[in-house]
Amino acid sequence: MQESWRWFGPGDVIGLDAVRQTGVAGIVTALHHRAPGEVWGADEIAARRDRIAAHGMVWNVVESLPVSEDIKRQSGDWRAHLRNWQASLRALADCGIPTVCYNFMPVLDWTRTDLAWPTASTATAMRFDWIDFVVFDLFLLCRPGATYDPEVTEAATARFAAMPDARCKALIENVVHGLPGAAAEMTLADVRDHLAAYDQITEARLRANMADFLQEVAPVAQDLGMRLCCHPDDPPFGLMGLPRVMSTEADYAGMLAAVDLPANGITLCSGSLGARADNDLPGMMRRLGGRVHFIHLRNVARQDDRVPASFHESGHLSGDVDMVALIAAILDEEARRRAAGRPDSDIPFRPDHGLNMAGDDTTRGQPGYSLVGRHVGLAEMRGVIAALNTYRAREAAST
Ligand code: DNO
Repeated sequence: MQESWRWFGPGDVIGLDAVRQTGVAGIVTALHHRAPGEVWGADEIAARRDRIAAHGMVWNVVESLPVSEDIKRQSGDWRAHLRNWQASLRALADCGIPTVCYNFMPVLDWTRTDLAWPTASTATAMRFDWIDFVVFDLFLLCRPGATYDPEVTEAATARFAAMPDARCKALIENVVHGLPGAAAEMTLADVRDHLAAYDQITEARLRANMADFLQEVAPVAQDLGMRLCCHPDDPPFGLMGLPRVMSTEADYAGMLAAVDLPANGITLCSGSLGARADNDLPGMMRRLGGRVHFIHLRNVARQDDRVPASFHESGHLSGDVDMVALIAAILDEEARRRAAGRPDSDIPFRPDHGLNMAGDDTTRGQPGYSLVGRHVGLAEMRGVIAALNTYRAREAAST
């Protein structure tokens, strides 16, 4: 498993000198200042790659090459954006960067209601509270046509009645915080405009548009010897009436079948998918592992087994995802790849979000991307990997 670290580029408050001291080999980054739909130039990519190399690490994964809303909706400039996406792939291939993560979530990327929720230890975590989210939708965004089950509406109405203005304001900021690394944050009016633009986009339509997108880009990636990997919806269920199509194992199986090329693959994000009790992460790794090109290791504690459920991001080993079983399944997949002579047997992974603790700066850094908290997560994953590898080597030697 190739240890990697997400770095948000030259503006990241956690610089490459600090990242290097974590001991990771790979850097996961993007040209965050380029807007979705724009083409990435080879010169700029090479400069970024060389800057990382000068710190003794390798730019191994792009996260993300953004897919524009026009491509997702097949509206406006989508054909030009598609050509630009293909051109960016060629430029990345020229610069030797093999793996490209993207997502197909409409409007909002990841969504949380709290960015600094205090846990028992006083370290803070990100949290998604379903009732708070419904308060946002019904009473702050005031989305026309929003409906929920009566008991959910009742709980949200009661919560909103007791909600102080400061919390309402914070809730709006947290939900529309925008993409990590994005230049501009959205306003409520922007969200309403985006939602209106998705009015006619059903789940079936979004799925079909995604298949069309993959038909255009996966063969290009395949020819270039690259690997594309789709990040799941976070959280993995529909929000604000928007369709979401990458939330379950069945979604992934369908997407892989839609364009059956090795280059068309998966970002297995254990924290995003783990927010649904019906997603079996180790099982998904065993069944779909051959097409998993990138892994995010993170854990969540769910409030209950319903979908949607409230959850918070927990320590990497302490949530509801069986992290040891998942890592065992990843190591098995790597062994299978080595036996088959595949060149990609060392799958890149990164500790995804971490808690904010021990001086981590929650105000200036990207929410979730703490230095100490992520490093603790990485260290825990290293321990699991080392223990499993040592134990297995001993078992093999004794038989
Ligand atoms: C959140 C991240 C996501 C992810 C994108 C990938 O912290 O996991 O924003 O980078 O969805 O396209």
